[in-house]
Amino acid sequence: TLALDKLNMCMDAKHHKTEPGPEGKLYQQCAPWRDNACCKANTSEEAHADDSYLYNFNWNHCGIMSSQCKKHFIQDTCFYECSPHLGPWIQKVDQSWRKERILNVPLCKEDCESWWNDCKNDMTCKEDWHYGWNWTTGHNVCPKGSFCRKWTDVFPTPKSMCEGIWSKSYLYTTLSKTSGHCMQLWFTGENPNKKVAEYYLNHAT
Ligand code: FOL
Repeated sequence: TLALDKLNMCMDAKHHKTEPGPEGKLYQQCAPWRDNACCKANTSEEAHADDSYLYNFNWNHCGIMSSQCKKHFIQDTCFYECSPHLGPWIQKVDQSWRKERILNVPLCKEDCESWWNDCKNDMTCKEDWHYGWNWTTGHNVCPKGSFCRKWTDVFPTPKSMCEGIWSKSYLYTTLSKTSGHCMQLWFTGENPNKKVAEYYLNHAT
């Protein structure tokens, strides 16, 4: 259809469907999106794999990422690939691998803080995971001149991680899940983010 429904749409990116819709079955952590999703079943399954074909992205670029940390990256992947309610934050971009991105999606404090807390003991070599890797092996390797450092040295605060890691996909907020004014990576049952998108659509950001 031509009408653009900002409350129910998919961004024009690498793996997204053109329109959101029910998927029947989505894999594990992506299952909450099954009633209305921008991801296909195989994308939801790949979201759970190391070095998946989605982006050939290696979570283990500074040693094996802990499972408690990795589960948040899986959830972020589900949210990014499956969410049909990101319309207010979708922007055109000129990138080889996508035509649209998300910018400044207001993330609930609990989701950002639990993510950072669970990754605290992991290591990484970069603050922005979108740019500047060495891809000569086919997956991302820490570039020359960068070093594996403690997570908290690279990301001193939850805000620095949530906003920095995917070049401002997220905006850190002090809003809690119960506010109805921030987006949730983790939910069960009905998708709470539709009402949040509705709120922001009516209150220019
Ligand atoms: N999660 C969220 N929340 N937002 C995102 O934008 C997002 N993006 C990815 C995964 N989860 C996300 C995709 N991740 C490259 C690196 C990471 C990536 C996709 C692609 C990559 O190829 N980087 C190259 C530059 C490519 C280019 O922009 O032309 C590099 O220099 O490392």
